[in-house]
Amino acid sequence: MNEFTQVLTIAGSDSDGSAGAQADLKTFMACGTYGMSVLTAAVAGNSYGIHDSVNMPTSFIQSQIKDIKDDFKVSAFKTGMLSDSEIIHTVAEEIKDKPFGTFVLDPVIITKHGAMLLEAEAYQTLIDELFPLADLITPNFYEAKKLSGLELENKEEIIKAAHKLRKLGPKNIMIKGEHSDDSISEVEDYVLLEDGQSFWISEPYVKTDHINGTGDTLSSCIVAEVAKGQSMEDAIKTAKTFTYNAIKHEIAVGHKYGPINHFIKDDIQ
Ligand code: PXL
Repeated sequence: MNEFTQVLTIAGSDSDGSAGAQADLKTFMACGTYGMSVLTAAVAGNSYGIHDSVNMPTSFIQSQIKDIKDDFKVSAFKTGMLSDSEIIHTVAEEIKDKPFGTFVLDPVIITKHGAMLLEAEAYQTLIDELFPLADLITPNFYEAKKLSGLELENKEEIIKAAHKLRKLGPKNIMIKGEHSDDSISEVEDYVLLEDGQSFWISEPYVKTDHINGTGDTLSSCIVAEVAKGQSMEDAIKTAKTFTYNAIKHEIAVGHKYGPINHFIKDDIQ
């Protein structure tokens, strides 16, 4: 029997399949891994936006995690939408003994179209309880501003923010570049590695409305590649290319802000 690399996402469900656990599972599959999902919440949404959401009871989150622990050998995992302090605390308690290998924390705070996926009071809980356990955090520009308290007006400030965030516990930091302005030509991310090395990584900016689930896809691809044996640095580079290609080769799904293209990997390898 083929032995598959097993990976896990602890995240919210997005009904339109573009983001959250659905994007994570599609990415895990595209990267040749067996994906599992522990749901923290579910949102009702489509390509126009998010219109409703519910959180899972923490006892149910614990039950899902227990069932995975009881049966599977997970090599790496990620967290996405965690909604509030109570859910963050529940997840932290379950993962503090490192049952699932390498931990990539995507600090999901707000969607591209302004829906809040994490309560403001919970930022500190995320920092206190999950940052010290994380092997990598992948904040976008907005999240990095919120979490570092810096304005990030230039490259020096982005570097400063990465060092500041690393002091809070995560081993590796990836601050994703800003892309709110159609005049930019490159999206440049900054990576600070555990051994102190750092680099900028960039891909051309693609002008498209189909970018839902971009951050989820990037962090999931890192999880899958690390689980398969790549170094953190190589996994980050593979994931950046995969995500860029998934944005570039857009698919016609939804009427407004559509998903990215998770089918792309076969075409680029
Ligand atoms: O892409 C961020 C994200 C994460 N998790 C869920 C989401 C979204 C964005 O829509 O719905 C559940």
